[in-house]
Amino acid sequence: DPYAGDPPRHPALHVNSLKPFNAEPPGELLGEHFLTPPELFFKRNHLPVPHVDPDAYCLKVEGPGGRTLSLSLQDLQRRFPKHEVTATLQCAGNRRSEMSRVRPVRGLDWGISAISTARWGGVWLRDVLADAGFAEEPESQRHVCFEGLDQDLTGTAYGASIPFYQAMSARADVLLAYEMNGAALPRDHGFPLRVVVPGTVGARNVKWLGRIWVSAEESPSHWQRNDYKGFSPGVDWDTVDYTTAPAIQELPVTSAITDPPPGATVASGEVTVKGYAWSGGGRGVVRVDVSLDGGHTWQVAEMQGEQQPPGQVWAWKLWQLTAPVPPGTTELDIVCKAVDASYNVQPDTVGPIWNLRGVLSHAWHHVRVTVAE
Ligand code: MTE
Ligand code: MO
Repeated sequence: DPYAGDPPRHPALHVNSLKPFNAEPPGELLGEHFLTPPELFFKRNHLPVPHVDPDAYCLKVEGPGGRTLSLSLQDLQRRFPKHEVTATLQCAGNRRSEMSRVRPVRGLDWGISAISTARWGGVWLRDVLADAGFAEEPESQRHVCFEGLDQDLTGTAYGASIPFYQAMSARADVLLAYEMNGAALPRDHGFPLRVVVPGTVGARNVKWLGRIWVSAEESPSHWQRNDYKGFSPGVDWDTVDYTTAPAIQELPVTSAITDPPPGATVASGEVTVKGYAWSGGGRGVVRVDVSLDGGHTWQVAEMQGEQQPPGQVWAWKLWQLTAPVPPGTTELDIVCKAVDASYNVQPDTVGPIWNLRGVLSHAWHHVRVTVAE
């Protein structure tokens, strides 16, 4: 069993797949913490978790002209300044279960919790690339490719890439992280080193990082070329052509209600609704609207979060609204929707954004509850 060496996990996680391990926390627990405790942080693994000996670990960085830099964990920690970034990570498949209720899709049946936030500590990718001999080129069409140390039975590793200009940009804050919330990365989250690409889909945040190279082509990985792409609702598995769509990178604005859970009974008089809201590309969420009546009337929620510079708002906002329940109401259809710094909004229903892979499911989130008499 290639999964026999996987680490132990928290019992509160809702498991979507055991081998490979994919799991998310219950919404009520997710919404409790601005920084998600690592044991509750969602886990998205395509392959067995590799065992990496930190003393033997060596990151290979292929420089220009065939020169390869080999960096131990100590080299990374001693030769480059340490930086910390609070960033939210979201899987492209978060909230897929809402999409599969419209029409079946292929993929793990994620609820609303394939998203989490951590304070990541490590070194700037751009510092390491500069050390390997690369210089910033704003017009570059090249890509920085990453490969993990996790492999399938044929020896194929997980891989992904991001644009070179993003990797080198002083504003993009791309980290090679060895810490999560002030401690060493847990094995499930990429020990000893992972890429953190703030504002960019989870899939590019390669864990157990083994190798970096720069190429005129995107990563040849299946997960870059033939997965994690969006398509029209009219495209099905007989007609899909993966070469026609760009790889998902920055994610669209989203939000969800973490409390109360669907089907709960809430007290009459007053209800408190809690949730998260986030947008990709450093576009912070500027407002969250909440409705108790299915979207007819709206109130603005209170948001809490970390102050981050405009264009570099990498972390989510947690939000909350306490509102009176109109007398005589027996059921509430609670809805939330967020607005980001570019005034992007969420689509009101998921049907028109349905796609065969069930990615980018970011419509208004509904939770229906009963009001106690
Ligand atoms: N990196 C490697 N090496 N192997 C993987 O399976 N999964 C990716 C990404 N990096 C993956 C990986 C996907 S799809 C997501 S959503 C995030 O890791 C999940 O990160 P997490 O498990 O730390 O939440
Ligand atoms: Mo993902």
